[in-house]
Amino acid sequence: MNTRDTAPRTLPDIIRPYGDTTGDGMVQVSFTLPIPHDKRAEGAALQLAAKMGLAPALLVHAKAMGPDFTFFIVYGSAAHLVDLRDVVVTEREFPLLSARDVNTLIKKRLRRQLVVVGACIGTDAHTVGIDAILNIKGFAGQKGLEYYREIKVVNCGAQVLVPELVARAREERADAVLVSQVVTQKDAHIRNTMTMSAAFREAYPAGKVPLLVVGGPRFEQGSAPALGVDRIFGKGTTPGEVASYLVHTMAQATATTKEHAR
Ligand code: B12
Repeated sequence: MNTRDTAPRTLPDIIRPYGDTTGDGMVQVSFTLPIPHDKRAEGAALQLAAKMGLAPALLVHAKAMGPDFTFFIVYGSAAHLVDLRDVVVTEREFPLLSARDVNTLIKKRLRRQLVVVGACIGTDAHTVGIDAILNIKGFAGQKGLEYYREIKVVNCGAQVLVPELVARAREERADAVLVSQVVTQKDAHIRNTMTMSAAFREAYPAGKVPLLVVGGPRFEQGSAPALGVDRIFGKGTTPGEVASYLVHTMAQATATTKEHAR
């Protein structure tokens, strides 16, 4: 057996990026400046790199993006260090379950199907993400929620208006509402999510609001409470994670209700 492959590696606390030689600090960044491509634009890109702590920095690519913008790639040595002791890792707060276990738990706890209403709201037409979670064909080798016998999926599609989503959720007696937001221009994902969560709070009595779940590649971790939702899912989310989260939360809610009833 090759012990080099299996022996645990002790990591240092302080690390630097690596390009050509260990510890050289080399990183590559790309950005666009709102000026035409000329020598001054290239100087501006290097000035920005220096202010970002990249020294020395090389301009490895500059390309005009139309008459008024220039795209740059800069390769340089970052002056900053990373302290691994300060890295905060958010662990998943629920166990990953198989589709079979998810179905069994729903059947046992709810004694009916769990109803999920999903949509892409606002002007956002990026349905691939929500479809990856909901549609039977799924994502990353996992079947979507439609595959789960004990989950009823109502996929409302793209560009759904918030009042329409609220009405559909009420009509279907949704246990959970799954919303996708991919476009983040001008913080549209934040504004749309806050509008959506406020509308649900207004339309339902306190304590009766369905579980509100949003997903998309650019939500900030830990921002769910500020957005008024129960959970955020990011890049690379799999349907199995979402199903596991839904039953975990449902189990917690039914346990609390039973506790109150005693
Ligand atoms: C495909 C695509 C399109 C297709 C969409 C087709 C469709 N039916 O969805 C078309 C061509 C229509 C399109 C149009 C536009 N697009 Co577009 N598009 C993309 C692209 C290339 C891929 C997106 C995608 O499908 N990803 C794959 C899925 C599986 O990943 P995902 O969405 O992140 O979903 C995962 C997770 O985030 C999470 N998730 C997502 N939603 C949800 C919801 C829940 C409830 C849960 C639990 C999880 C979850 O789970 C998913 C699986 O892991 C991206 C660039 C990129 N590489 O990401 C640009 C991109 C998203 N588009 C962009 C833009 C700007 C546009 C347009 C405005 C372009 C234009 N000027 O017309 C229009 C807007 C149209 C509109 N009204 O929304 C920008 C957005 C920039 C920004 N910061 O907002 C991007 C990032 C491209 C770029 N770099 O500029 N686009």
